[in-house]
Amino acid sequence: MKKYKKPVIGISIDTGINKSYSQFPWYAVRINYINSILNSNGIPLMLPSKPELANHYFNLVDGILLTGGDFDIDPTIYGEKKDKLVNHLDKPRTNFELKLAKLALKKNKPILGICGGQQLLNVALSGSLIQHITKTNIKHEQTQSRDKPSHKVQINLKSKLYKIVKKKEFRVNSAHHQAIKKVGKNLNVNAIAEDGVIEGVELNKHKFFFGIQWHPEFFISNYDKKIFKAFVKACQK
Ligand SMILES: [Mn+2]
Repeated sequence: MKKYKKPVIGISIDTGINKSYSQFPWYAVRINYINSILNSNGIPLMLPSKPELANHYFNLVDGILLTGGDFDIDPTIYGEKKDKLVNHLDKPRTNFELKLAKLALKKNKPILGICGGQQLLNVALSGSLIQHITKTNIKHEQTQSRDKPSHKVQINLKSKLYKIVKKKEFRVNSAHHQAIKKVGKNLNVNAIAEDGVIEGVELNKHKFFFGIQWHPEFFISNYDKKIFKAFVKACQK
């Protein structure tokens, strides 16, 4: 039997200035992102937001995980004026992630974008975003703890995602105030909420190019686990 090396997964991280941790700026990421990779048989590697090192980091890893964060993508990147409800920006991180996404696209290297990460993948493919979700009866910023499910998602039966989860509908958590508006070039919508908000996208002609709007790293269901398993497996050489 062929022996496989565990794939190394590069993970984008948050930049913080909140002084609860240090008087000076810091980087951080929730441990459940790290553990989701570990539990799926990958090696997590945190990547500082340094756009000038994107190429270097990209070549060090077998796959990329773009995590969500408490910031928004600058709307001028997708050709819109900034709404007053847009959260603060993290320009170095957005530039870094855009470079990683474009490299992953070009080199057919697996990439999974979660929450803001899905939005980033959409923008990298010339899509746009709803800057602040309003007209809907679903709370996409759920009030209960994020390790609890809230709204349902419906899975497109013709998608790669359906082949992974093998389930038409299930409940997920939700912690986003933005969503995909114009779908990026060649992306297929693979999951939607009952109000029509896009909850997942994927690229057909790619080893693994997925955006997920909810937070599967909380492993709320087996479907969440399957998404991570499929991602890490795709990163295996
Ligand atoms: Mn949602």
